[in-house]
Amino acid sequence: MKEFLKTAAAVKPSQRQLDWFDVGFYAFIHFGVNTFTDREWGLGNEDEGIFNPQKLNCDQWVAAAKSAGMKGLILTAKHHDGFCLWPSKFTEHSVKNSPIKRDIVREAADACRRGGIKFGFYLSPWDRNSKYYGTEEYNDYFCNQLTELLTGYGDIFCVWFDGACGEGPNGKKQVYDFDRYIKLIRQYQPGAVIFNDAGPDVRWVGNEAGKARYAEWAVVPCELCFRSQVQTGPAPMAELGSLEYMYNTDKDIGSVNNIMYSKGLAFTPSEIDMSIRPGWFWHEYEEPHSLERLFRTWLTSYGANACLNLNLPPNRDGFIDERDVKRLKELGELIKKEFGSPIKANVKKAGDTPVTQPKYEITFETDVRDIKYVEIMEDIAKGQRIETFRIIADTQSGAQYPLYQGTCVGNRKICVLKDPFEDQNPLLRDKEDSFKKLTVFVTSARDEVFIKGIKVY
Ligand code: FUL
Repeated sequence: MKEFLKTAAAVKPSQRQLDWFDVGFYAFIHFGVNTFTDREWGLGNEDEGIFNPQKLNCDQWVAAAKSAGMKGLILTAKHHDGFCLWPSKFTEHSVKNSPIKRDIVREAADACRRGGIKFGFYLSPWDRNSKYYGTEEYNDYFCNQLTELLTGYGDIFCVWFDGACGEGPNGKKQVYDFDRYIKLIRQYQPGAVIFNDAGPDVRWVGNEAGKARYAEWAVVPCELCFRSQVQTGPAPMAELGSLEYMYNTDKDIGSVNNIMYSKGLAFTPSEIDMSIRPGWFWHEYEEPHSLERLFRTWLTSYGANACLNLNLPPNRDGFIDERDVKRLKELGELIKKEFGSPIKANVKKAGDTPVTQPKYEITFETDVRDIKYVEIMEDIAKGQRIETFRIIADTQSGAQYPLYQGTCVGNRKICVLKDPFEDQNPLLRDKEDSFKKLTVFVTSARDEVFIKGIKVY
């Protein structure tokens, strides 16, 4: 078992996954015929003439995303209705037959480049318009469209595949040729991560409510992400059980009680996708979620070893709604206020501790009486290792008390000691006494721990 834990600890991300973690927080843009019909799922028979966002200006999308601190944007180039936001050569059901006749994929990609953020696209395999859907020819059609998007719009950071799959005009469900799609993406955009239910690079977290798991492991059983690269042999209990039941919505995925039954492990972190409003597409009578909800979502996704893909739906003019723009700015300001300037601190690894139970001592250059967050980052390029940890405080008056107890860390764990919207942590005796030292004590790990950084706010 110990040997297997060490192998699990050595499962490593690809460079494209590390780059994606660096993007961290990005915008989803759901835009298309549904924006004009008030639907969430189009039927596929919409008239191209209804798509008419006369005032469209993608720089406004980018500015809104950046005001919240986002570093990328993913556009629905085609949703389930099959309408293409670029003038595809392979269908008439696109912007080329709409009154505005503009290539919105190009405009969005160019706006992202101008604004210094990354660009990616969503291409729905489910297509309710294509006459080929439900036949093998559809996979050719889909690959042709994918190739247009992969080759005509510069660098792509993420290709986002939706798992939805309906029946075609012949009453048959399409069999998607994901192996072929993945090969094309690797060929033309080797730096792009692929979001897909079963991997290879990024998996769905399992909910659209904005929450990572209590323990959100990036190293998961290959039974869950069978399109990801499997990096270990079978676990010691693999022959004695099966993980075939496992799905993204499970509460517990990468923990030892699961991985010990696995046939092999893969590095496939999760993305949290959520809309700023109840719907994915814009509807006049919907309102953005509260600042509190969005800030908490950011903490429980971006701050919990995952990335946050927050949807901002443009309205019929082609603008992100003013109410959403305001909320995004508030969110960006709150994140800056809470995380803009870390407390000046010295982090030192205590000598003579076991390699899987290191202690990191944090001392301060100034008189510190109030601590709201501790951010811990593992050097995941070497693998994800920490199982459990705790944070202990020592005060100038000689008191010692526990502040936080947590599970896995991974790329980034933000430990919330004082949520600005919540009753305060009773263990935090703020103002009365100042902190002499904080200790981040790793209480268990799969192998030697490598910390990339610890910051205190
Ligand atoms: C779902 C789709 O069916 C929704 O319309 C939306 O695009 C969401 C992000 O994924 O599966």
